Amino acid sequence: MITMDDIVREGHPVLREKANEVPLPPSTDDQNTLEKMLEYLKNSQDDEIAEKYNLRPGVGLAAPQIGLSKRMIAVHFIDFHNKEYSYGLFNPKIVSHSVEKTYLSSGEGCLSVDREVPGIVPRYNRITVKATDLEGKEVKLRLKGFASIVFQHEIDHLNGVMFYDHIDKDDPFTVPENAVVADPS
Ligand code: K2U
Ligand code: NI
Repeated sequence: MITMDDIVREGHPVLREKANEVPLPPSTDDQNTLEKMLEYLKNSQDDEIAEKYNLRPGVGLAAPQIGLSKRMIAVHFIDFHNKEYSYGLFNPKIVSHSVEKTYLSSGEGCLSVDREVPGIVPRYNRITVKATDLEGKEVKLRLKGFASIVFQHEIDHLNGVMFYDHIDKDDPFTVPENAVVADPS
């Protein structure tokens, strides 16, 4: 199983690389790795398992975060409208996005960042993602709000982008124009 010992931390060069496309159909090895990434998220959200193995809770994980420069992400969460998302995806691509932005009022964190980095992280409010799922099926996901934020955070990892790269350096708490807050007040 993946534990925090397997998660690389900021400063590791792999987090700043553009990850490589995964050849499809995926190898058994890549499929197993992606399944273990999804398992990490489920374990990290189980209080008993998370405590036993000292796992930081996560709703998303990208392969570069376990030292693999491959375009693979896992997500596992229920959004604020009670819609469940649980996917292992190969080669996810944002094919369209809204002009409108969104953000989490509490900012963002990252399993690869062992510090608080306060500030608003502007994201597209709506995105459409195309990818190949664990069963080898092509999927097209239309996402908004929190789900859109999670997928953008993870796809950023595939492009060597960290969440704090998006924070306004002059005024970290400035609310972006044309933006709606994603989390309920
Ligand atoms: O990629 C990662 O480091 C996992 C992040 C993804 C993430 C951070 C902020 C906002 C959306 C996604 C972890 O999930 S951080 C922990 C967390 C847990 C629940 C909700 C938000 C963030
Ligand atoms: Ni992250």
